[in-house]
Amino acid sequence: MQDNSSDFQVKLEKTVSAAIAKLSQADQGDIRIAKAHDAALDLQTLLTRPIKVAIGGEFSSGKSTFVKMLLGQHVVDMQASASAMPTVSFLYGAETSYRAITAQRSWKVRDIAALTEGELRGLDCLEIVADVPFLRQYEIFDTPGTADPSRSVDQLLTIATHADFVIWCTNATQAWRESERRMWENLPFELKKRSLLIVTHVDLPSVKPSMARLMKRMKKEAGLLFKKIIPMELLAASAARDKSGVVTNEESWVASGGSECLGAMAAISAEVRADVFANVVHDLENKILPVIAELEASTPQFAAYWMQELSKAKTKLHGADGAVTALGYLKLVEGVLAFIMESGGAQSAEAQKMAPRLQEAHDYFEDIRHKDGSEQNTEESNAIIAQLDWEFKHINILS
Ligand SMILES: Nc1nc2c(ncn2[C@@H]2O[C@H](COP(=O)(O)OP(=O)(O)OP(=O)(O)O)[C@@H](O)[C@H]2O)c(=O)[nH]1
Ligand SMILES: [Mg+2]
Repeated sequence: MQDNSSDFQVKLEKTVSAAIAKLSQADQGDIRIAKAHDAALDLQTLLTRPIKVAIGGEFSSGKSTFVKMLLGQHVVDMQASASAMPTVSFLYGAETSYRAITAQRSWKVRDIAALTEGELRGLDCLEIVADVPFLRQYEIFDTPGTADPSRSVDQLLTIATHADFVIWCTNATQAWRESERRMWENLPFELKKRSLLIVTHVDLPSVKPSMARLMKRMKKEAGLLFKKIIPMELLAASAARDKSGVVTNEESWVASGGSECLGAMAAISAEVRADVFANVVHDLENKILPVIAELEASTPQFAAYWMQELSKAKTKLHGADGAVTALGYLKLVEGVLAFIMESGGAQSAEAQKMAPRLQEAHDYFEDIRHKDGSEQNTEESNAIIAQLDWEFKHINILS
């Protein structure tokens, strides 16, 4: 299942990249092409984005400990009191970096330990980029817990609108309180049915003897409000894996609920991805592929060949400034002329118009190829190619 889904993902990514390549070579002045191009870029982002998970729960329910367990390491060490902390988002990047975010602006932070409590209180989010393997697949939002239900509703609702699912932490010593129930009522149904309820602190001696009864009550009261309820010993689960998330103590990893929790997260992610795939397929079929099909049907083969070869010449031969040498252009023009002759395309009205234009360009490049690559020659060469490119792209209107 996992393999099929990642195969399908690779296939979709390839289709989308090929669509972007084709559309970016076509005339962006055509609104339909420009729209299809934008849509394809959006799909590329959608396909490669990580799954977003919001961690919610009341004050001291174990949210930050849970996040640490997921990441396999303690990424952030803040002295600030818990009540001052904004939502902390964790995302993947090769270099560690921090960003402070408010509704109005965002800025890079060098030293998060230097942020004052007043500054932290003013933030909507503190973004932490870290090279943690887990974050390649998941983006995590650790929300600040509070016993004040009105405040947590606002914060979690905002975060939840951006999340694929929520993991709600409830402390086994007073699990699933009335205030938690009221808060959970505010979230959209679609989101809730994908979300997990984690019962933390189940290792505490005061909790252990009554676990069976507790889980029975939880199932009855919250079973229909979550995808799954998982009891967890968070400290044991954290200790059962190493820094890169590799399980070092299998028995404890299973007994602590860590294994069940990550399995459940993977299953939910697969569901989210399946929805993403369905959206991508829908947009490809309705917004993108028809435009490409039209483009291909209306573009003579030799014009498509020109666009493809020009793009190759530009990526292969040029320096950073995008300039191709006169010899590079000469080869390009020669190749396209040969293509027209070989494919018998010279019979068509479009080819009859373009062949002499290519020949003129060919003579010019032949003439200057032995001269020094003066600035004037380079400029003139680029202008000739740009003019030819425009004519190829508008060949249907011109002929
Ligand atoms: N024994 C035990 N302690 C836990 C467990 N989970 C969390 N803790 C402890 O509970 C305390 C609170 O945990 P946090 O992770 O800070 O809770 P939080 O929900 O992030 O708290 P706020 O952000 O302040 O709302 C910490 O001292 C943790 O070490 C658990 O499963 N078992
Ligand atoms: Mg916390």
